[in-house]
Amino acid sequence: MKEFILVTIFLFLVSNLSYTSEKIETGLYIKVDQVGYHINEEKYVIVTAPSKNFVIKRVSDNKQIFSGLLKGPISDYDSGDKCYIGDFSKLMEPGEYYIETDGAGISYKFKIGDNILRDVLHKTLYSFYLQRCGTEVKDDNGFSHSACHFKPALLHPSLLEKGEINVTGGWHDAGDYGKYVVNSGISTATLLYAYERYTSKLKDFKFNIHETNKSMPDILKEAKWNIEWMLKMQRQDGAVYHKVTTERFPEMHKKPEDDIAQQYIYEITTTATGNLAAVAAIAVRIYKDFDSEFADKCLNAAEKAWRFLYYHPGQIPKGGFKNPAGTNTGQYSDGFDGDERFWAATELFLTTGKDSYREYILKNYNYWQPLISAPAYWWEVYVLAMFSYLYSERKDKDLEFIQKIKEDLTKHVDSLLERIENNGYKYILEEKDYIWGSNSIALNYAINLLVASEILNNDKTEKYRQGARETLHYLFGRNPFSKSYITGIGTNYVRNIHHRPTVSDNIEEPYPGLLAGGPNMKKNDPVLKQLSFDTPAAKCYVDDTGSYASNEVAINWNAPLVYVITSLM
Ligand code: G3I
Ligand code: 9MR
Ligand code: ZN
Repeated sequence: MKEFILVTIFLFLVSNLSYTSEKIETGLYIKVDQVGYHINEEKYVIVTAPSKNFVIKRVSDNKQIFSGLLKGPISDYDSGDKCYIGDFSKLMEPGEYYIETDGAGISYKFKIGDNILRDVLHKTLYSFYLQRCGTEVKDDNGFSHSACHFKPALLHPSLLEKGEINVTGGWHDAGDYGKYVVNSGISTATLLYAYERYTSKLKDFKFNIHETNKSMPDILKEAKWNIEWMLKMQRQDGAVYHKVTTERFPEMHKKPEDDIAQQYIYEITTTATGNLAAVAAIAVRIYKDFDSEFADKCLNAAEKAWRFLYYHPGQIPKGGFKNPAGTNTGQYSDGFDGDERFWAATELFLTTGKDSYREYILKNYNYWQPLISAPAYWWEVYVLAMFSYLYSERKDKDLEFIQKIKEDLTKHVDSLLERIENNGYKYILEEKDYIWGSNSIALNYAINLLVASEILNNDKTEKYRQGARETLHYLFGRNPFSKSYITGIGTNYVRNIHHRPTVSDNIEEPYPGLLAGGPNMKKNDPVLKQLSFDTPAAKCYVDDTGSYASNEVAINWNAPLVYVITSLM
């Protein structure tokens, strides 16, 4: 009898929960994508407290619309969680909902609909505008700064050359105010590829920037802003300087315009040179219809950079860039420039069709065995070259090379599907991937799946696409922390990002549309080091301003987010 009364009381309480009623544990154990799900896709909820059933209620009237069983649990190794999985793919009625279970409380709300990603795309693209350097930035919600870093930078005393150069413009790299060519390059290229492959979705997509060329799509205006800066980093002989930063990172409370310490330009590197050659070569194809003068300038820069590489076959500097004594800003140090050279040759071939580039590709592609087995990273860009080659409409492509890329891509993406299948959160990472910027590693894997879904033409097209969607579901809240890793997106999003403009303004909200780096089992900062030694990889994350190794933001992390959202929109 006592039990009966308790159960009755419990059922009464559960049935009276509503989304609006205050519930301390909202979302804690029931994990959903806080943005939402497309009508026709597979839809899963992950529950991490023992439960058997779940129900879905409509936010507007708390009416129960759907119910289902939870399967599992799966012991998820990377997070240490026991995950129960509920499938509500059959719920296809557009609307706003939340989920309740018999043992785990209620979830954050989410939508089902067809247009759920538009606002997210808007915010994530707009974040690039907010990262602009060398100009005033102004926004309707109060995020703003006056012109910053507009003084000429000095060539660093460690260089043989002396002098100063105007290198204003571009985007701040991350939570710091440095500008680093290799990272800028992969970010810009990722945006340009998104435009090249999803032109119809992006050409009229406005995200409100204040420029005069009305005929140029907004995303191209934004990318051009950064390419113009990259071109300023090129020397007369074609070589490209690695970075421009102050010698030390400014304090966290420094606004961009208050960071007035001298900025320095550091030595040229062959990684930066190859990187700029590739980006400028892509830009030629993309801008020729909008701004032919700019396209010509890019072609000239790309070929000049290539010529420098051609006459300097060894890596400069040997072993990759290292900060000189007295400098502690980002290094983007990369001990191998072969992939940057290969990327440059490939983009130059795809743009110009010249024999010398074709020969370079055919002579070198076999270096990578298999041709695709990893995502693109800022230090490893050959994957970008392979994909660009696949998508290109040139008639004179090498069929054997294409065949080989496709075979290796197939094996790679099939292994990714297996990972997703076996992961308690349907996440694409395995333990070794939880390093600095892990959230962006997942997105770059998702790009591999999307390429496969568009290029391979086999019976798994839809599976690959769904796999990519699972990455967004994870990043938007269906994860161990029930947290959206993108500022301003979802309900419970990260707030204390390592981002100087956010820390130094008087606005409570963080700058919007920015992806946090994510869990990092290497714990390379003092905040992460305080976590217990046995913290599982997927939980090595703290929403704390001091955790730069898990909670900083960066342009090369936001760019694949833009790409994946665009593709899935
Ligand atoms: O090089 C190895 C690679 O061979 C290996 O496969 C991989 C997996 O273990 O690790 C690689 O080393 C990592 C390295 O990035 C890549 O070369 C290190 O563990 C990792 O600590 C290092 O992190 C970088 C971090 O700077 C520290 O240098 C991040 O990728 C990079 O995104 C980050 O970038 C910073 C800039 O320096 C400054 N501005 C902010 C920006 C974002 O935090
Ligand atoms: O703010 C810096 C961030 O952009 C870098 O990614 C990170 C690693 O290089 O370093 C941050 O700066 C910290 C520095 O390394 C150590 N002293 C404290 C700085 C601010 O937290
Ligand atoms: Zn600036």
